[in-house]
Amino acid sequence: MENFSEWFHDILEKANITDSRYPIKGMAIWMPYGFQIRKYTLEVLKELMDQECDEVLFPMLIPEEELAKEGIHVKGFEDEVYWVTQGGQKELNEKLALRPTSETSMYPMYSLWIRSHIDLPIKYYQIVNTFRYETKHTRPLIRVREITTFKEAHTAHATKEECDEQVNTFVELYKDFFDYLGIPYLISKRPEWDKFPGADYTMAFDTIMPDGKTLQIGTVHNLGQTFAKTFDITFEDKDGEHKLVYQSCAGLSDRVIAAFIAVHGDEKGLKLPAIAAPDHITIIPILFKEGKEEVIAKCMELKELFEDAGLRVNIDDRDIRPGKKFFDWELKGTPLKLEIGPRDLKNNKTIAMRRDELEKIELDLDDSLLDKVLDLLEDYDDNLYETSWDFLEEHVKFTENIDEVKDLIESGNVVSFNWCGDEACGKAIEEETGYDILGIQEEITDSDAKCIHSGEPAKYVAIMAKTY
Ligand code: PR8
Repeated sequence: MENFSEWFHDILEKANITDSRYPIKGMAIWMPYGFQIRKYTLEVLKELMDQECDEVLFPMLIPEEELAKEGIHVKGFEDEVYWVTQGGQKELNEKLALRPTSETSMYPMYSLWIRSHIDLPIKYYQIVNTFRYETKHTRPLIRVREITTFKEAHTAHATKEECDEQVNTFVELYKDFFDYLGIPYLISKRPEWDKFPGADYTMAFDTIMPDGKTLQIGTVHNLGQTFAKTFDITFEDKDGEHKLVYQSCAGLSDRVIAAFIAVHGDEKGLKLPAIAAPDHITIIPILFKEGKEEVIAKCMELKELFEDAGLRVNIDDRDIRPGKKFFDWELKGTPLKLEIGPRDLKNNKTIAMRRDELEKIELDLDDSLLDKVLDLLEDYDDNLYETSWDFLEEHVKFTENIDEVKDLIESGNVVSFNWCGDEACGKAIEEETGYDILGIQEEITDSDAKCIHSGEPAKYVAIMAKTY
């Protein structure tokens, strides 16, 4: 696609995903088709999260006093908070923040709930709207001011080891989530100057968008004991000693939906991963005066057959040209289309078409049909997954020459290079190239490797990109 940004805005509107004309910047409406995609995407995440955490729901407002307690955290968010200052005509005694994230809403309660080691670990998550007065350019789903489906998990543990382990568990869980959706990712530990405000360290997932810019699609933070100290979250251990808990948190937003729209889509429109698609199959009856009833009856029969196998099926019986229907479902990214007309019925055939390949496949209308359809859907998903991973892998380029970094990024790549890990050096690299270090991907054990900038022994492989 020539101009990704334009394509993206266009597709959201044409496929009935969101409408951004709401008169507040950074806040949009989820339209019916988009809402369904959102619903099925959420189901995937909930299924994974429910195995790990219990779901809760906290209030949306945070008293100023609590928000202000954790100094580093509040500093990170101070320019992004929306405030409620009045109730009706009356000025409130205390300003209330619309949560930008919920650490300072949840942790004062954790402090009340946690008394002894038997209360630990606590692992809660919630799916809520959060608000951030983003100062960077807003874009639907990608950077919004009302994050409409913020999935945030917050844990507390008795030991550092358990907390570190929890961070790894969230990373694995997020990998599974992105794998289901066929979204490829780079995982890196964010540099010190770009970690979550109040975290010991941040592990981030980035995907590469079609224009070569990266999008942060999820983050897992090891909070250490920072918030435990601030909110006095302590427990009595087995020996009667009072100790601070260790904490982690992890978050995702609707950016994930933007990511799979972007990485799989093409000029014709969406290609939805089956798991998030409102319909797995759209059946298009080709109707003439003659044989109309038989064709419709067959469509209904097939719908039932597929639905019994757990598939979501739609019969498009609108009174419009079949060509227009094909166009619509290609735009909306239904994984599989089936076409049945009177002639097909006579020959006991149906014509299938996968959204990725758009080639006609003749299928027999017999006992083999269901298995063939299931195979086509599986191959379709595998193809989305593999194609998008190939794209990502082709667009990560290693270099030992700092003069190459800029060109490589400008031509749509993420660059990886050896780095000494020194903060001043990292900032100098950012300054020199004009791009952001996303983070470090791995530690270097080969002692010969040299930092791309300082020439000192390299400790890490770092990645750098143009970011959203
Ligand atoms: C936390 N606290 O908040 P995080 N629009 C769309 N998506 C966004 C936006 C935005 N304005 N801002 C962030 N995201 C931690 C973890 C509770 C949960 C997405 O972490 O600030 C990004 O994909 O890193 C980000 O990785 C994720 O939300 C979590 O936000």
